[in-house]
Amino acid sequence: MRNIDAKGHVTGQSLYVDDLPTWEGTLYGVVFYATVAHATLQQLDTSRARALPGVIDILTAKDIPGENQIGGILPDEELFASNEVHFQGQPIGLIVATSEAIAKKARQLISVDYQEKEVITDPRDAQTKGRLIFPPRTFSMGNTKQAWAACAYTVQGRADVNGQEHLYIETQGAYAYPMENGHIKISSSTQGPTAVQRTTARVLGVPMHTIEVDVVRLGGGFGGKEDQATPWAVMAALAAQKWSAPVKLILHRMDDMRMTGKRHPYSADYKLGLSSDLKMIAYEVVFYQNAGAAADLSPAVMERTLFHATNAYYIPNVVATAYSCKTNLPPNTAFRGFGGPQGMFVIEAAIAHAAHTLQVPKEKIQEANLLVKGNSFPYGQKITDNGLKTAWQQMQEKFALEDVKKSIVAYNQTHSTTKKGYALMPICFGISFTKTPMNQARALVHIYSDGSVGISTGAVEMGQGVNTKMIQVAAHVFDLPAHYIKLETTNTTRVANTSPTAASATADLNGKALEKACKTLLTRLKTCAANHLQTQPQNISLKQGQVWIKDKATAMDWSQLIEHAFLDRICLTENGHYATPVIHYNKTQEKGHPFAYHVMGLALTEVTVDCLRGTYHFDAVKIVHDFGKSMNMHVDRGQIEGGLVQGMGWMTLEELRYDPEGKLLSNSLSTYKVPDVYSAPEHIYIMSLPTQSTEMALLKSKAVGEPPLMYGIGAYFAIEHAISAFNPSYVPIQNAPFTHEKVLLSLYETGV
Ligand code: MTE
Ligand code: LUZ
Ligand code: MOS
Repeated sequence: MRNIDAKGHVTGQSLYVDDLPTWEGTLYGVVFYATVAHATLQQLDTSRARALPGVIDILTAKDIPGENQIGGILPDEELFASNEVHFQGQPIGLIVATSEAIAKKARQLISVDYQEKEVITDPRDAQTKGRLIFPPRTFSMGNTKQAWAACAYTVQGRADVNGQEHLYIETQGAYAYPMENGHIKISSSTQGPTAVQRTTARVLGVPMHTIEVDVVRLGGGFGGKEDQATPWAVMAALAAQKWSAPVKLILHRMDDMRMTGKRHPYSADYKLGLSSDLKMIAYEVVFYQNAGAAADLSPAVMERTLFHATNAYYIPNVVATAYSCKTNLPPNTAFRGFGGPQGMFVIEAAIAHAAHTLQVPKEKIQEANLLVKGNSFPYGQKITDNGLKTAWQQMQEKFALEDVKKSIVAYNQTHSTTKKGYALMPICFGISFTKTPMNQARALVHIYSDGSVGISTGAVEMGQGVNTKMIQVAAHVFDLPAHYIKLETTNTTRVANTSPTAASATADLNGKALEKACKTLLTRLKTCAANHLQTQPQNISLKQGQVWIKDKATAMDWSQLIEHAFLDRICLTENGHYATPVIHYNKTQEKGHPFAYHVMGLALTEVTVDCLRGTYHFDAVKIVHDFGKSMNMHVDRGQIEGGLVQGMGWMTLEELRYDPEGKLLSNSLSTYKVPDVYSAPEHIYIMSLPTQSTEMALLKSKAVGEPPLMYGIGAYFAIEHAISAFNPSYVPIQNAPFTHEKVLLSLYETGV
């Protein structure tokens, strides 16, 4: 089935928050934020701004009727700073005016006196000073202390990996309109409609049922709107409540970049021990997560770093510890992979270090240690198949890995100013929210009396194609053409208490709830048909809009059946509820079975480095991916290509920079480079890994949203491989991203 949004997107008809028709009397909000990273607020003078014609109000902490608190996991973040600011870009107030232009002008007329305090931007620095968001956690297995003695080789070092700007095309925004009796409806560009509803209710001091959140779709979220879409919606609602007027708040790109958190930068210390036959025996790692100034989702992100600290490898003795370090940067947040990519980068860096020291190809160590069926992760769950081994074989057979390697060697022998390199990147990503209670969803199905079907779920469409998949589920169960099915907007009034659209689990969770609702309706309809056709329900089936008895079509079609059902007063509405079975986790022991299943795969990245300029060009990325049994190959391939290129951007061009005072320097698209079509790989080949799949996946179609991002990590090590071919004294620098500047320096670095 074609993506249902394809036409709307290319014709420009798809609706985003700022496209919604504007209500008469709409007011506009612009956020006034801190320009220093750590200070007490001495005096806030808004009088000049208030005097500007068209300015209605300037809301600050004092105007909050409920709690001035937006923290999701920990209550440590104010909506508007009351006494102290903790990062540059922290909201202090909201200017409400009759136009956005006036509100922006007013913003320049506000003055604040800050009494500045020490600014910390480095996570190690924060850890040393005891500035942690919450206590550290450790995952362990086996006994590393004993294992070191058995190791033939050990390497020890440090790896750093930078953050990443989400750069969703639609910036953060919301539009709040007052309804009757103090109720407020909010259109929000959020991955978490329920989070917006809950937090708005808390800040406004009203029950959740007075707040209705509606989401049409997002122009991208990538995790950046899992938690951080909330404050803007709350601010708009706050102004709407106070002024009984519709209020729109859409962030300008540069304000969005400055105020919102990003992927967490991490620094890590590792020690890796190997046997003489290159088996990884022991791994100790300490992660310093740069959380920024408040918890946001950092505790959960940090947890996933620990879950994925050994990536796709079996290491019998592991100690992995992580610190969530409080710095004066905007609170960092969810980003595709959710801490997993950072954990995986560090183990890959450690393997690269070992390979360099032992002078063996990196992939020899990788291949020798792939997880096989029955192997345990440090958190106790076991891997249930040999997908990684199969992926490696497929890479040899289908993508002629050995020939690629030979041709790269040959190329490098005959070229002196350009060098080619390659890297393999296996992935193994756990599917489920690591917080077990979040793995639940609901769906509401109405069959209208004319036979058309309306479905609502808690899933938010953000470009990943989940709406298309939801329609496929209903069309599949009823065996109807897709045009019978309409997908409603995501709305907290139709589907309540939703988990955010995140963790790649949206199609699984909401799709399974939907499947259940549709199946219940189908059973009801079969009974109805059996009554009218004087047979038993088990003889009835629905095929392509027609009612069948055993293997013969009857004269009754879908719309006649629905008409009968309606006249028989059969309920044509159903709610489905799904909670992932099997999963559990014990945080005290740090053991359990947190994931419904794992998604595996392997990527081969090929790069050419220009050794005069330090620039590079990706010739190809060849991927063997575990789709399970894909329910929509077009959508899933789109996710792989997009995820891959986004991951490559993180590893190569995208350089997030703050100055020592916590000011974002890479605050625009001219200073922050994301991959464009020219820097994407020339070829992306994707092959499907033949696996049994799992009943835990929707129609056996495995989750695909996040895992492919981590194939992008191969880009870093492919570049490193090419540099080594040019500069024999190159020592791995283990500091991502590998920008052109760093590549140039590495090409001519003489080593130590
Ligand atoms: N694809 C597009 N086009 N836009 C997005 O914002 N977000 C990613 C991924 N793919 C995203 C995307 C992230 S971070 C997640 S968690 C998943 O989609 C969420 O959707 P799913 O659970 O339906 O896979
Ligand atoms: N969000 C979350 C996530 O709250 N928990 C998770 O485990 C998760 N994993 C990936 C992406 N978002
Ligand atoms: Mo994705 S980081 O789970 O929104």
